[in-house]
Amino acid sequence: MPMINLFYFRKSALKTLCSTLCCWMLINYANAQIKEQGIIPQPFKVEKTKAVFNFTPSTSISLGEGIDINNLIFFNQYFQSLSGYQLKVNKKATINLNIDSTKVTQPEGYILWVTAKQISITGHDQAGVFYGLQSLVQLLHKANGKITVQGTAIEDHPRFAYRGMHLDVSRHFFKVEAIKKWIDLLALYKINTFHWHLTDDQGWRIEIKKYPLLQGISAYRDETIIGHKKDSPHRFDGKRYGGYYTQEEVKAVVKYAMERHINIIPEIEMPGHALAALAAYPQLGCTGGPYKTATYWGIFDDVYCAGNEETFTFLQNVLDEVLPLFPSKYIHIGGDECPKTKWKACPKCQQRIKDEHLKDEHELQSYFIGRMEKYLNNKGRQIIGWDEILEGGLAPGATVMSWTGEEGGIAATKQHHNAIMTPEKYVYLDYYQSLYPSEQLAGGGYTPLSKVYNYEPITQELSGDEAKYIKGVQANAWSEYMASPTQAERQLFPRMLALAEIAWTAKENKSYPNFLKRLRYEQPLLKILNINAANTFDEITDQVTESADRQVQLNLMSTLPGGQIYYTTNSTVPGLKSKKYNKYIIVTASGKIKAAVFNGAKQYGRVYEKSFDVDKAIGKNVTLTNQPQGGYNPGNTFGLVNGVFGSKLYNDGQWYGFNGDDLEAVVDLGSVQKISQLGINILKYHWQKMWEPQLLTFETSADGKTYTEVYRQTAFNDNGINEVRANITPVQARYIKVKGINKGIIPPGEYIAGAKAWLMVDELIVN
Ligand code: TNX
Repeated sequence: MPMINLFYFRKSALKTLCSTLCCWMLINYANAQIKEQGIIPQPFKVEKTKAVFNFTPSTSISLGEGIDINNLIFFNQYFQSLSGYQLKVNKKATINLNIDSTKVTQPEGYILWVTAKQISITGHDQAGVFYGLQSLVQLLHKANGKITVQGTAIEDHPRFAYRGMHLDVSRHFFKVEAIKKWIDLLALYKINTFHWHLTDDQGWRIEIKKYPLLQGISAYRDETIIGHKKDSPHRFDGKRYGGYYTQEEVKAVVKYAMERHINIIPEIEMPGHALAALAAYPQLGCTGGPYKTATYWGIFDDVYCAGNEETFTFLQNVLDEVLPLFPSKYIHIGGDECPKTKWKACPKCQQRIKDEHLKDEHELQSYFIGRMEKYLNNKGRQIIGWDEILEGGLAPGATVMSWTGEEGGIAATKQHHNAIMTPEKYVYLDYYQSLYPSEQLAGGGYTPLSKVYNYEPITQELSGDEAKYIKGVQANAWSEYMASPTQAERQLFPRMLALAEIAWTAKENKSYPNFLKRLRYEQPLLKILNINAANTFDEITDQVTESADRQVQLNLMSTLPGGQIYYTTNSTVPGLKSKKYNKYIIVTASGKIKAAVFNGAKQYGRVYEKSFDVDKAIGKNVTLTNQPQGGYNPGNTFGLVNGVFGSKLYNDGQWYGFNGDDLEAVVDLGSVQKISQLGINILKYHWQKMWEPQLLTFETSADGKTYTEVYRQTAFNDNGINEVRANITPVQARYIKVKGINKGIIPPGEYIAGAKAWLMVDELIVN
């Protein structure tokens, strides 16, 4: 690859460069505060010089052959907000934009060169020039009313061709203005794909002229659930909610995005998540309805009927109107979370299974997707679907969007299909970013900034050849708990910037501490752009581990520069006179630990707190007959006896979850002791498939062979945490056995009936 001189440096120099990069660019926005500045996502190669380029109102810009004027318009928007004036086009200018694909060989790549006299941006293509300008925006420095850029040489190109952000506008509707602001931000951080989730159970958001009831009925719901879906009974606000984009608006948004080198992939969900459409056209469902646009979140049994020809006619007609609006080669057709309950009982679906010689309802789903794929292929488009489209066989040219984990994506590449990685565990931005109780309501889960940042899309399971089918990475913004753009921004920023860096930055150039530095420098720009970004990422986080001598060890961490943590163990508010945290805290008594991080005398962020309950079982040996599953502690038992109770958000890593299986745990106290109380916490959230056990028993034993039942319970009345505390006639015992019989299959009439119930427990208590 041809390189400009400045880039002939050794690897070690590159390293030093990366770590010093952020210490040199100075920025001073309107608030007259001097701030350093770096680029997010981190470019491929960067070098600084001592030169300084000064902007004046007569500074002009020249557009090389074929350079789109939009590049300039976009840059000038930012530039004017900083300087009060715009750059004019002039053939003999000091800022030169050019396209040269021989000089810059990588698609979307660019070289940005700033000397005292000149700024030059050479792009491989139009997008490359555009991205060079985005980097320049982040380098602009304002001091004493003057705009400058420090001398620099950047050579840059993306790691992945697909750099996606998704936004769900069904659960909550975002107006065109909000979408445009969103697109500007994607562009600034070099994200090139906007996955627009336009239809779902709670609202249909795109105008389809042939089906006016999609606008009249499907775009609206009677009311919206208040609070979290797991709360029971559900409460509603009683207010009609909805809206949709007209085709004219969609066209304008697509054009706006294209000018910013963003491709919009529309998603029209099928065969599941279809309730809003069924509300208007009930004949497309298996039972014929009546149906109502959903007023709460989740998965619904009523889906498009796969045996009814009219379903396909409807969807094809819908796509016939969608395709002309979106030039995207890829069209997303959903495919996720489609319960098969109604298909099993539907004569038309069963007939289709027979006629098409399908094995079961999973193959029927595959038939559905395959048929729609064929339709779209004939129109020159390719399909993308969520990883469930692998069930019952993948449609021939489909790209898999791997969300339930990375397995779907890996499976697709093994079949030589393209895949996009978007695993919920790492890149779902509707999940909590912090475990502090005052955090804004979110979907569940826990994807802090560091976890998003450290996600690596090319996992070890992918051999060199298969890795090339991973086209890129995407983060998702499901909007159940993002009712307004302000709330959405609090969820998406700064984690979206971490996504941008996963997608763009070369793996070897990634460094979380360095990213955080640049992110801190980015704060003034985020403010100028009027983004409600969370800036809590330097707050204290923790880890509860087992010390070498099996005690409970609390480890506190903060990434605050110069941060020192102080803590108390008596529930008082920590200050500079409290105990200084050093390495770790060994917890030996019940109580609440509070901690705060300070830089000098200045406290940063919220006060951390954690309660411990120290009893006879702490740190003792636990044996489990069945292993917990999923994200709920498979392969370890210490969390059951670490003195920390799982919270109502069940995202803190404390809960042990058994999917359809029973709980059977034995605690070995190490010696025979007098026992008078046994306890356990059980999580009951039927709206999350978490069910209380049919039966819970405690047994005790002195020798580990003969057990005597000392307690049993069959009713667990509270939605949420049920604290079982059994005061028993004192016995002498060494072993405690606790058994919980799983509810098994979720009964008819309940949420996700027919699925396996989760039995969720935490902390075995012995006193
Ligand atoms: C799963 S991700 C869904 C969405 C929800 C989301 C909430 C996917 C393909 N389906 O319908 O909004 O979980 O996190």
